[in-house]
Amino acid sequence: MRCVFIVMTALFTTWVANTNGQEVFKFSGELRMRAEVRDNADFNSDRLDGTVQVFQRLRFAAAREFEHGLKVFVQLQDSRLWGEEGSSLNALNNVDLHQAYLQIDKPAALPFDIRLGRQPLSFGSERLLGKYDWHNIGRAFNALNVQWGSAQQQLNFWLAQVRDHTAPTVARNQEFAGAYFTSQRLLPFTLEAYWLLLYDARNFESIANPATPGRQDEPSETLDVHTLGLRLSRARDRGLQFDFEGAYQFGGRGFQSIRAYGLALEASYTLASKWRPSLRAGYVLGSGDEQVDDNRSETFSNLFPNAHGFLGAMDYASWSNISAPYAGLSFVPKEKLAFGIDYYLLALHNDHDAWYRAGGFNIGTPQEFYRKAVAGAGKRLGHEIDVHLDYLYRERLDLKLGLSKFFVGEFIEKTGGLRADDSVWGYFALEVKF
Ligand SMILES: [Ca+2]
Ligand SMILES: [Ca+2]
Repeated sequence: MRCVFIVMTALFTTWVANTNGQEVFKFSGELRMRAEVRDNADFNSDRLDGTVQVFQRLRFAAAREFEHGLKVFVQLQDSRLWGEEGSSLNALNNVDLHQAYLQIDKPAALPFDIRLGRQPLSFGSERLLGKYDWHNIGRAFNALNVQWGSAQQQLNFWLAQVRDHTAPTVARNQEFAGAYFTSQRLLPFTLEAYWLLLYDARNFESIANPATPGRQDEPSETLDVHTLGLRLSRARDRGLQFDFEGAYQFGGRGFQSIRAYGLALEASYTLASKWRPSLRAGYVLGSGDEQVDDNRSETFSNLFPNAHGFLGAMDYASWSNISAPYAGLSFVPKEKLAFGIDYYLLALHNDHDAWYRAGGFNIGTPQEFYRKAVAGAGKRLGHEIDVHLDYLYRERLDLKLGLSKFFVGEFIEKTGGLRADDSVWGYFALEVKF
């Protein structure tokens, strides 16, 4: 008790002392609950697989800025599924360090800033590298991130350690490095160019089971995939907007050489009139593999994406082996209210590859795809309709609602045995940032 009193007194004294200067802690938090209902994710009505789940996430952060451009940011996170505790008297040991980094601005008067520690890496469209905030945990990297430039034009360079084989439960290393250039010198246009490198030391010599740890690291077994990309976008409140992105991948995957590409094109038009109606249309192409057992890997990988909602809110497709046109219409009747409807037509790019989950093709484990392609089963996966609504209630409480239906297409019908049925999904989320 005495100990607690001393700590409290010390904290209070520090706080009072600091309110006189600029060196104060800044606290921030976020509490989010999302109920999700999903039925027929297996596309078979004979097998019951409906779920109702509530995901809860709490984030609490403290930031402190010192003189001479030194900053510290720490964010704790508790992420849980309601009922995961198994009992009303049980506790989960799941509070984790989501972020913890220090930032040094212009060290030794050099023209760059350094951010070191656990941090999110998020760039551009987030199709290849994003926070993935929808996820109940969200992505964070242990990384060194260096940034040159100004608010108008920057170059980021980072090195991140995703897996370290010296940790008790991890076999083989995985490293992720990249350089990302962003320029807004020609507003309203934004130009981005990037190079990303993913290295994984696991054994990719065997296509069937690449995740299996092999013998010693052999360059002939490992994965190294380089991604070169360009993005040009024009963002405005009204009028014509567009977003064009193209990426090419090369490198090695065991004995295979990688040759893959992805394209994402979108144009939208927003009227300045009442309700601000906005119509958008786009097309996404991610290359697939023509022949699985040859010495070339042509499946485009979406690396570490914000893997939600790019190809439908139900997340039944990714940027890997896909060819998908889509369109959407949205309205903003008031500042605090927005709603819309989207349509996606999903098809495989190549019918010799596989149907990949929203996370896409990364290391080749069975968890990454729904179904392998089957000769003669066609390419059409199906189509999806999403409706969504977002309302900011009482300044701080964000209410989000969505309903979706996926209509199965030829591929699912021909690979599903006797049954192929549609799938439905919906969610209701409450989010407070404080
Ligand atoms: Ca079912
Ligand atoms: Ca191939």
